[in-house]
Amino acid sequence: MRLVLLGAPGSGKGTQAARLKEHLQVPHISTGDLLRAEVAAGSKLGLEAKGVMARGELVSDAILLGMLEDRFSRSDTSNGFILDGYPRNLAQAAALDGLLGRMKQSFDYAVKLRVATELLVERIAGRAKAEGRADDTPESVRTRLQIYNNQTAPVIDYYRQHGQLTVVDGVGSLDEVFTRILEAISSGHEVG
Ligand code: B4P
Repeated sequence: MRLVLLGAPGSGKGTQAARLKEHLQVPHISTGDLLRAEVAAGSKLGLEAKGVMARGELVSDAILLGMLEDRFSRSDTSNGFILDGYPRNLAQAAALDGLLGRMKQSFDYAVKLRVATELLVERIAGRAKAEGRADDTPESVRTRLQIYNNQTAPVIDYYRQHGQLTVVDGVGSLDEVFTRILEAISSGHEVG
């Protein structure tokens, strides 16, 4: 199974991807996690990304594509993957098409988790308290939501127009949302 998980910050992509990985036995590729690992390692790329991420802005498309090419070159992606956090703009969507095309692959579903903005803000505020992630400050969250609406929403329309989009209601318990995603990818229909 090859899945692309889409949704606003706080919609539960990372949370559900971790469960889907166990269930589907395919790697979870989170561009946010890959970037945070670079930041933690203090690499050149990490130093470049650190400030950009803390402000809630998008790291450059070129860095992301290089990182993704590197990750997809590993053999564990040959049976499938769950891509979480990419693409976040139309240029990245085109880059993903190109990358998968070169590997003679495509994805099965782009699954969008739908959650109202008030709830997103509430969830991220909860995580800020629990984990203190550098980009979960109110200013950064505002920027992330703005970027999502301006740059990522067109990606969702793009996949919808190409008949590749499945929308899942992301509100409910973790188990409920997980079950809806599994139903959606087995039926190919919107759930919730
Ligand atoms: P990400 O790591 O992708 O962060 P995110 O969008 O906030 O989503 P995340 O997966 O962490 O949270 P989730 O919704 O699961 O990106 C971070 C930064 O990296 C970006 O801002 C950008 O700077 C950079 N970046 C990443 N990809 C990039 C790209 N392609 N191009 C450029 N830059 C890029 O969960 C949020 C919270 O909600 C959690 O606390 C969770 O416990 C809670 N939650 C989840 N499901 C819930 C539910 N059903 N009910 C209640 N709470 C729930």
